[in-house]
Amino acid sequence: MLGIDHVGIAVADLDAAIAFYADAFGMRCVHQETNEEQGVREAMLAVGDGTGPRLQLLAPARPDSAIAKFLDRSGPGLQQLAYTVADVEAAADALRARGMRLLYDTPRRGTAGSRINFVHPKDAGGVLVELVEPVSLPDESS
Ligand code: CMX
Repeated sequence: MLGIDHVGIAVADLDAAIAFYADAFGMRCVHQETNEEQGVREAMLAVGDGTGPRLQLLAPARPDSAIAKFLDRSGPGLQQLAYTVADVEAAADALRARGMRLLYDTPRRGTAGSRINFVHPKDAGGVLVELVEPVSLPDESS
């Protein structure tokens, strides 16, 4: 684990949530995309000077998505904690060797072309843990 990449929050309405976080907390939206495979519309918000972990707002793009199911069951709120890793396959293998269930056999596409996998929340103390291998690591992107 290299650090916290982002914290993900499930929301019903992405545009309304972006406006709320801007008005209430002064957070700036720095990236938006739709991830068809994950069935989400998402926004990344910079916190403070933008150098630290981001806040990710996740809204359902279709009714059978993981975010739609989460909203139905739990309502809006914290959905995931994501860590930056250098190599998502190596990190997943290490966690599997410690007895955790990874949701995917091979990494899938995450935000901005990152490679991602997840630890099942039941194996991680009730927290959905995402592993994120960015396209370029933060200290290489400047
Ligand atoms: N955090 C904590 N616990 C969670 C959870 C979450 N986000 N989602 C489900 N759970 C809990 C449920 O409350 C339930 O607990 P109980 O059995 O005690 O009631 C249990 O996990 C259900 O587990 P399940 O039946 O195996 O799985 P679900 O159908 O509820 O789906 C999960 C859960 C994590 C497998 C699914 O949400 C998933 O595949 N997530 C990964 C993909 C994802 O989240 N995509 C959206 C974000 C995309 C991105 O970040 O880029």
